[in-house]
Amino acid sequence: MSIQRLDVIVTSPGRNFVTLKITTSDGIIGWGDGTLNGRELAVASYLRDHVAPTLVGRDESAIEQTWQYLYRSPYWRRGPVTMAAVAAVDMALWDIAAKKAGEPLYKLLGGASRTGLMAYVHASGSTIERLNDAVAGYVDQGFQAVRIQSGVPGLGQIYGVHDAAPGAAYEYEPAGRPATDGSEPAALRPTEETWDTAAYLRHLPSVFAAVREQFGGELRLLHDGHHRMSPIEAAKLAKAIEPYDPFWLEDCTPGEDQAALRLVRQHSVTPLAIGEVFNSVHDYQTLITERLIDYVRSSTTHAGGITGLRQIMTFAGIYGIRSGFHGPTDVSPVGMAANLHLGLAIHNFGIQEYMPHSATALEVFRTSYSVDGGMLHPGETPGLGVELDEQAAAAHEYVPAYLPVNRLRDGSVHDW
Ligand code: EZ4
Ligand code: CO
Repeated sequence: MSIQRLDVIVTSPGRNFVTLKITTSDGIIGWGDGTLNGRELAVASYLRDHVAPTLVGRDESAIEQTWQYLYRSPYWRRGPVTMAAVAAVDMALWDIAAKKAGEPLYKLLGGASRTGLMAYVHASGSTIERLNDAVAGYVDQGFQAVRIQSGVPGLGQIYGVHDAAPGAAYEYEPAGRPATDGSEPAALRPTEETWDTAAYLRHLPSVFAAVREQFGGELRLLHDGHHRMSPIEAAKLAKAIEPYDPFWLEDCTPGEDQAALRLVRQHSVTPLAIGEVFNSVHDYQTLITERLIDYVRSSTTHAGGITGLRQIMTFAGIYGIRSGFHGPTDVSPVGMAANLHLGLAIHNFGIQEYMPHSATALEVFRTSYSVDGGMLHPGETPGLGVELDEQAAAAHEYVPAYLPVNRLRDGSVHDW
């Protein structure tokens, strides 16, 4: 049997997703996620123009060899566009292999190492009071881990903060339609936000203090710094929140500077998580061998699929480092399912990020994973357990959408 067709489907049910459909000569269909937020069409072209023609006629069961072929043969290795494309192929081939076996994918990855995956959800509020209301809603639903993000006095819209209407689900979607300014030729620019690290550092310890005071010591509290601090600023924050026993501090420094975390480690025992913008095991080499992190933040979608992320987790496991896979809404339900199957199978699972997709997205992607009492499970459907409804997908055309740009008060460009 062999790969007969590869189709790239770009659909926008509320947000953009890039999905690869691989069809085998015996009619089995596999799905893969190649969504790269704000750069979707680059991955779609990479798959359509450069990958698909080289895979037709190949043995669909040769998953490892295909991964190595796509990684090594173009000469230009790694990078987010390439590795999202590799991920899409890899997931689709694993989906096919598991469908052929008639088993949920995790059984082909070594079987379940646990009964379910502890999830963490996103609570946010423009004020501490609103944040605490959001946390209370999740605690009532049985979640045991919550990421807390709060507005900073004096700053407007910032990463991760969105006030949900009372009783409504939290739906934070940072990518937005670019704005036109009426100029000719028409400019199309991402929205802009303003940032002040000193104001943030002054405020955040009081956020942790208030949430701890209200919810006690047991609830796991996480926070995402979104790559905005210098090493010494990050060290200051990690030390300041230490008394509130954070589960982790995520992306405290820019991801590409692996050595930056040495300084943070020297000053604090706050657990550190990083890696959502990484795309290969090499991005983790210093971080893992020097034990500078506690959790791996990659997702299957951005780190070369199940094969790529499994490499990272095997390496991390030798150093006792656990998973905390990225699970935002810009990882499609296909990528989310891949995260869940891998997380259920590996020994060194830690926690799984869970941001529910919108009802519109879930009409296009039919899922069989579940969340119950704060625990996720990929389900027992053969394969990944997610099917894309092509007719539903066709109703949602691609819409340009970009993540915001961040500037300091003096107008200089900062990390968003
Ligand atoms: O901003 O996935 O921890 N989660 C995050 C995400 C990222 C988006 C970027 O596309 O930091 O919300
Ligand atoms: Co993050």
